[in-house]
Amino acid sequence: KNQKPCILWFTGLSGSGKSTVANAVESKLFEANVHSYLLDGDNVRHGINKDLTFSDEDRIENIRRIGEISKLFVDSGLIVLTAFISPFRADRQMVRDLVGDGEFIEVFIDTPIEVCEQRDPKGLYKKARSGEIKQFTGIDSPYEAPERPEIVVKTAELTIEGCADLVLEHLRAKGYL
Ligand code: GGZ
Repeated sequence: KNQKPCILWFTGLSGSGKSTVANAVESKLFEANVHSYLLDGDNVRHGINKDLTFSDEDRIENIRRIGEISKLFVDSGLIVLTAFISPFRADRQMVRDLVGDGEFIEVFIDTPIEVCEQRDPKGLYKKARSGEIKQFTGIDSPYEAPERPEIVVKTAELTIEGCADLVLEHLRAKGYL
C-alpha cells in the first residue's frame, strides 16, 4: 500500500471540532490500512509539554515542539495528524517550512466562535467570559485564521463523517493515498 507521509495540521478555536474530526479521519485511515498517528492535547499537553502554559510565549513553544515531533513521525513514514489551536500564523508557517510545503496540509476547522461558545463542551468559554480563565483564545487571546489553508472544514454545516470525507478526498486527490 503506498502512502506519502505528511502532516495533517488541524487548526481552529477551542470547541471547533479539531479533535473530533481528526479522530474520524484517523479511523478512516485505519480502515484503509494506512498507518497514522494523532497528536493532541491528551498525549502532548499532558505529557512532553506539561511545563507549558497558555501565554503567547508558551503557545509558540508548544507548537514548535509539536512541529519537531511531527517531523520525526513523518520521517518514519507516517501520516501525522495534529489537533491544536495553533493560533499564530507565523508558527504554523514555521512548521510548514520545517517539513516542506508538499508535506504540510493545513486543515482549517472553520467553526464560528458563536457555535464554539454554544457547544462549550468543557465549560471553558463560560469561565473565560467570567474571567476565571485568562488568555482564552477568541476571548482575550488572538486566533489568526489561515489565509490559504489546503482544506477548509465547516463543522457547523456538515456531519462529522462529511468533514472526515473532505480530508480523505483531498489526500486521494493529491496523491497521499
Ligand atoms: C485556549 C485553553 C486555554 C486557554 C485551557 N486558551 O477545548 P479544549 O480545552 O479541549 O482545547 C483547548 C486546549 C488548547 O490547547 P492547545 O495546545 O491546542 O493550544 S495552543 O495551540 O494555543 O497552544 C482548551 C484548553 O486547552 N485550554 N486553557 N487559555 N485553550
